[in-house]
Amino acid sequence: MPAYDPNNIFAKILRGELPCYKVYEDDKALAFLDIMPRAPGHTLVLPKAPARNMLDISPDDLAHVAKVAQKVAKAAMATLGSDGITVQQFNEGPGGQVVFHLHVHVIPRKSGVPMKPAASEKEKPEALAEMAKRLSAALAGG
Ligand code: DGP
Repeated sequence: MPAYDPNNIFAKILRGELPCYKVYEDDKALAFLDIMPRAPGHTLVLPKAPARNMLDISPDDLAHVAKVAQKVAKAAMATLGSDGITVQQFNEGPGGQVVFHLHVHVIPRKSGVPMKPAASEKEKPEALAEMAKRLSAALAGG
């Protein structure tokens, strides 16, 4: 497996060099909206540790990402009136990974509504900003 590349797009977001629609942050993880959501509220949860994917992350950092993914899933269920949540995580190109900093997709689902194809359509900035406001308020407990 190739080494971690600190110039990947999510590393730049983690360093604050590129913007994101943040929904949650703590000392070990960051969660922000996917700009090409497969469904409204589609969120990516990342470790702050420089891990390429599940194959090189420490078990403790992976466990923390899972905890944050659960928080995001619960917030989406409570706030967006979701009927279910799809969780996805891809490892290496043949495993479906495109951006090589580990991320877990948390995708809120509505009954009878199929997911859009992956990375098929960029969401409008206003819609992303509004969604980030709703989810971050729910995650902050407000
Ligand atoms: P994958 O590595 O296959 O899990 O897919 C990467 C995902 O990241 C895909 O759903 C689209 C999303 N994405 C790509 N570039 C950006 C970006 O610059 N910002 C955000 N927020 N999401 C991105």
